[in-house]
Amino acid sequence: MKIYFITSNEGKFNEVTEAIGSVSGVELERLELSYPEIQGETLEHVVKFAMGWLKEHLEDKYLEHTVMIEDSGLFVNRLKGFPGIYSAYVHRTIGGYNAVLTLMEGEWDRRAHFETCIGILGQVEEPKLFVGKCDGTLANDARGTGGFGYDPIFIPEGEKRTFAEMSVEEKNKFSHRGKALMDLKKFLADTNIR
Ligand code: ITT
Repeated sequence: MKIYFITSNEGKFNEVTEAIGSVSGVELERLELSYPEIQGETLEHVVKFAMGWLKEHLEDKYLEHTVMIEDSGLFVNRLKGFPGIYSAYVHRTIGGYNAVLTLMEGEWDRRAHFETCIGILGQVEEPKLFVGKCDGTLANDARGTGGFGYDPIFIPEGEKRTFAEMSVEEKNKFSHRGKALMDLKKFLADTNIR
Protein backbone atom coordinates (compact mmCIF):
# COMPACT_ATOMS: atom_id res chain seq x y z
CA MET A 1 0.00 0.00 0.00
CA LYS A 2 1.31 3.40 -0.94
CA ILE A 3 0.69 6.36 1.40
CA TYR A 4 1.39 9.89 0.27
CA PHE A 5 1.93 12.13 3.30
CA ILE A 6 1.45 15.77 2.32
CA THR A 7 3.53 17.90 4.68
CA SER A 8 5.99 20.76 4.61
CA ASN A 9 7.39 19.59 7.94
CA GLU A 10 10.38 17.24 7.81
CA GLY A 11 10.20 16.50 11.55
CA LYS A 12 6.65 15.20 11.23
CA PHE A 13 7.62 13.09 8.25
CA ASN A 14 10.52 11.53 10.19
CA GLU A 15 8.23 10.60 13.07
CA VAL A 16 5.63 9.08 10.76
CA THR A 17 8.35 7.17 8.94
CA GLU A 18 9.65 5.76 12.23
CA ALA A 19 6.14 4.68 13.27
CA ILE A 20 4.64 3.30 10.08
CA GLY A 21 7.37 3.35 7.46
CA SER A 22 8.50 -0.10 8.51
CA VAL A 23 5.04 -1.68 8.55
CA SER A 24 5.23 -4.44 6.00
CA GLY A 25 3.49 -3.62 2.77
CA VAL A 26 3.39 0.14 3.48
CA GLU A 27 5.36 2.46 1.22
CA LEU A 28 5.44 6.00 2.55
CA GLU A 29 6.24 8.96 0.35
CA ARG A 30 6.36 12.65 1.22
CA LEU A 31 4.55 15.15 -0.98
CA GLU A 32 5.19 18.86 -0.66
CA LEU A 33 1.99 20.35 -2.02
CA SER A 34 0.01 23.17 -0.49
CA TYR A 35 -3.63 22.96 0.50
CA PRO A 36 -5.85 25.42 2.36
CA GLU A 37 -5.54 25.36 6.15
CA ILE A 38 -8.56 27.31 7.36
CA GLN A 39 -8.55 29.05 10.73
CA GLY A 40 -11.13 26.61 12.17
CA GLU A 41 -12.04 26.19 15.82
CA THR A 42 -10.51 22.74 16.16
CA LEU A 43 -7.83 20.69 14.43
CA GLU A 44 -10.58 18.33 13.22
CA HIS A 45 -12.33 21.23 11.43
CA VAL A 46 -9.08 22.21 9.74
CA VAL A 47 -8.33 18.64 8.59
CA LYS A 48 -11.89 17.90 7.43
CA PHE A 49 -11.98 21.06 5.33
CA ALA A 50 -8.57 20.28 3.82
CA MET A 51 -9.63 16.71 2.97
CA GLY A 52 -12.75 17.98 1.16
CA TRP A 53 -10.57 20.34 -0.83
CA LEU A 54 -8.00 17.67 -1.65
CA LYS A 55 -10.69 15.25 -2.80
CA GLU A 56 -11.73 17.86 -5.36
CA HIS A 57 -8.34 19.20 -6.37
CA LEU A 58 -5.70 16.51 -5.96
CA GLU A 59 -4.61 14.63 -9.07
CA ASP A 60 -6.04 11.12 -9.48
CA LYS A 61 -2.54 9.63 -9.57
CA TYR A 62 -2.37 10.40 -5.83
CA LEU A 63 -6.00 9.67 -4.94
CA GLU A 64 -5.64 6.22 -6.47
CA HIS A 65 -3.53 5.54 -3.39
CA THR A 66 -3.91 6.62 0.25
CA VAL A 67 -3.29 10.31 0.98
CA MET A 68 -2.53 11.53 4.48
CA ILE A 69 -2.44 14.97 6.09
CA GLU A 70 -1.90 16.06 9.68
CA ASP A 71 -2.58 19.17 11.73
CA SER A 72 -1.28 19.63 15.25
CA GLY A 73 -0.74 22.21 17.94
CA LEU A 74 0.46 23.01 21.45
CA PHE A 75 -2.28 24.08 23.87
CA VAL A 76 -1.16 25.91 27.06
CA ASN A 77 -3.66 25.90 29.96
CA ARG A 78 -2.63 29.24 31.46
CA LEU A 79 -2.94 30.86 28.00
CA LYS A 80 -6.47 29.47 27.50
CA GLY A 81 -5.22 27.00 24.90
CA PHE A 82 -3.00 29.43 22.96
CA PRO A 83 -1.12 28.93 20.62
CA GLY A 84 -3.30 25.84 19.87
CA ILE A 85 -4.65 26.01 16.33
CA TYR A 86 -2.38 29.02 15.74
CA SER A 87 0.79 27.06 16.60
CA ALA A 88 2.18 27.07 13.05
CA TYR A 89 1.48 30.80 12.70
CA VAL A 90 3.13 31.63 16.04
CA HIS A 91 6.10 29.45 15.08
CA ARG A 92 6.49 31.24 11.73
CA THR A 93 5.88 34.81 12.88
CA ILE A 94 6.93 35.48 16.48
CA GLY A 95 9.46 32.77 17.17
CA GLY A 96 7.51 29.74 18.38
CA TYR A 97 8.70 28.37 21.68
CA ASN A 98 10.62 31.51 22.69
CA ALA A 99 7.41 33.50 22.38
CA VAL A 100 5.56 30.96 24.52
CA LEU A 101 8.34 31.02 27.16
CA THR A 102 8.11 34.81 27.28
CA LEU A 103 4.32 34.73 27.71
CA MET A 104 4.75 32.16 30.49
CA GLU A 105 7.49 33.97 32.42
CA GLY A 106 6.85 33.72 36.17
CA GLU A 107 3.77 31.49 35.72
CA TRP A 108 3.63 28.52 38.10
CA ASP A 109 0.85 26.65 36.29
CA ARG A 110 2.81 25.25 33.34
CA ARG A 111 0.41 22.52 32.23
CA ALA A 112 0.06 22.11 28.47
CA HIS A 113 -0.75 19.46 25.92
CA PHE A 114 -0.14 18.62 22.30
CA GLU A 115 -2.96 17.49 20.06
CA THR A 116 -2.90 16.05 16.60
CA CYS A 117 -5.45 15.12 13.99
CA ILE A 118 -4.43 12.88 11.09
CA GLY A 119 -6.72 12.54 8.09
CA ILE A 120 -6.57 9.93 5.36
CA LEU A 121 -8.45 9.85 2.08
CA GLY A 122 -8.13 8.32 -1.36
CA GLN A 123 -8.47 4.54 -1.24
CA VAL A 124 -10.53 4.57 1.97
CA GLU A 125 -14.33 4.40 1.59
CA GLU A 126 -14.82 7.55 3.66
CA PRO A 127 -12.13 10.05 4.68
CA LYS A 128 -11.03 9.01 8.18
CA LEU A 129 -9.60 10.90 11.16
CA PHE A 130 -7.18 9.68 13.85
CA VAL A 131 -6.58 11.90 16.86
CA GLY A 132 -3.98 11.88 19.64
CA LYS A 133 -3.25 13.93 22.75
CA CYS A 134 -0.22 14.16 25.00
CA ASP A 135 -0.38 15.91 28.41
CA GLY A 136 2.65 17.51 29.96
CA THR A 137 4.23 20.69 31.27
CA LEU A 138 6.35 23.49 29.89
CA ALA A 139 10.02 23.66 30.86
CA ASN A 140 11.37 26.95 32.21
CA ASP A 141 14.03 27.04 29.51
CA ALA A 142 14.50 25.39 26.14
CA ARG A 143 16.38 22.07 26.35
CA GLY A 144 17.60 19.57 23.77
CA THR A 145 18.50 19.57 20.13
CA GLY A 146 16.24 16.87 18.71
CA GLY A 147 12.71 17.08 17.39
CA PHE A 148 11.23 20.23 15.93
CA GLY A 149 8.84 23.08 16.62
CA TYR A 150 7.93 23.38 20.31
CA ASP A 151 9.75 20.18 21.35
CA PRO A 152 12.54 21.94 23.36
CA ILE A 153 10.02 23.30 25.89
CA PHE A 154 7.58 20.39 26.24
CA ILE A 155 7.99 17.71 28.94
CA PRO A 156 5.50 14.85 28.58
CA GLU A 157 3.81 13.51 31.72
CA GLY A 158 5.95 10.97 33.61
CA GLU A 159 9.23 12.30 32.16
CA LYS A 160 11.87 14.84 33.12
CA ARG A 161 13.22 15.30 29.63
CA THR A 162 11.76 17.49 26.92
CA PHE A 163 10.73 15.94 23.62
CA ALA A 164 13.84 17.55 22.11
CA GLU A 165 15.98 15.46 24.47
CA MET A 166 14.50 12.20 23.15
CA SER A 167 15.06 10.12 20.05
CA VAL A 168 12.29 9.98 17.46
CA GLU A 169 11.44 6.47 18.63
CA GLU A 170 11.15 7.55 22.28
CA LYS A 171 9.06 10.58 21.44
CA ASN A 172 6.67 8.40 19.41
CA LYS A 173 6.04 6.27 22.52
CA PHE A 174 4.61 9.27 24.42
CA SER A 175 3.49 11.71 21.83
CA HIS A 176 0.13 12.84 20.44
CA ARG A 177 1.34 11.83 16.97
CA GLY A 178 2.62 8.44 18.17
CA LYS A 179 -0.81 7.68 19.70
CA ALA A 180 -2.74 8.65 16.57
CA LEU A 181 -0.31 6.62 14.47
CA MET A 182 -0.93 3.52 16.63
CA ASP A 183 -4.63 3.75 15.73
CA LEU A 184 -3.78 4.35 12.10
CA LYS A 185 -1.53 1.28 12.14
CA LYS A 186 -4.36 -0.85 13.56
CA PHE A 187 -6.70 0.51 10.91
CA LEU A 188 -4.25 -0.28 8.12
CA ALA A 189 -3.75 -3.80 9.44
CA ASP A 190 -7.52 -4.42 9.45
CA THR A 191 -8.28 -2.98 6.04
CA ASN A 192 -7.74 -4.48 2.65
CA ILE A 193 -6.82 -1.27 0.82
CA ARG A 194 -3.74 -1.62 -1.33
P1 ITT B 1 2.22 20.83 7.63
O1 ITT B 1 2.78 21.18 6.28
O2 ITT B 1 2.14 19.34 7.88
O3 ITT B 1 0.91 21.52 7.96
P2 ITT B 1 3.32 22.52 9.77
O4 ITT B 1 4.70 22.63 10.36
O5 ITT B 1 2.72 23.76 9.16
O6 ITT B 1 3.35 21.34 8.68
P3 ITT B 1 0.98 22.32 11.49
O7 ITT B 1 0.19 23.14 10.53
O8 ITT B 1 0.39 21.07 12.02
O9 ITT B 1 2.40 21.92 10.87
O10 ITT B 1 1.41 23.28 12.66
C1 ITT B 1 1.74 22.84 13.90
C2 ITT B 1 2.80 23.72 14.55
O11 ITT B 1 3.08 23.11 15.78
C3 ITT B 1 4.10 23.80 13.76
O12 ITT B 1 4.74 25.02 14.04
C4 ITT B 1 4.91 22.65 14.32
O13 ITT B 1 6.29 22.93 14.30
C5 ITT B 1 4.39 22.55 15.75
N1 ITT B 1 4.29 21.15 16.12
C6 ITT B 1 3.45 20.21 15.62
N2 ITT B 1 3.69 19.01 16.14
C7 ITT B 1 4.72 19.18 16.98
C8 ITT B 1 5.47 18.30 17.79
O14 ITT B 1 5.24 17.00 17.82
N3 ITT B 1 6.47 18.81 18.51
C9 ITT B 1 6.75 20.12 18.47
N4 ITT B 1 6.12 21.03 17.72
C10 ITT B 1 5.11 20.55 16.98
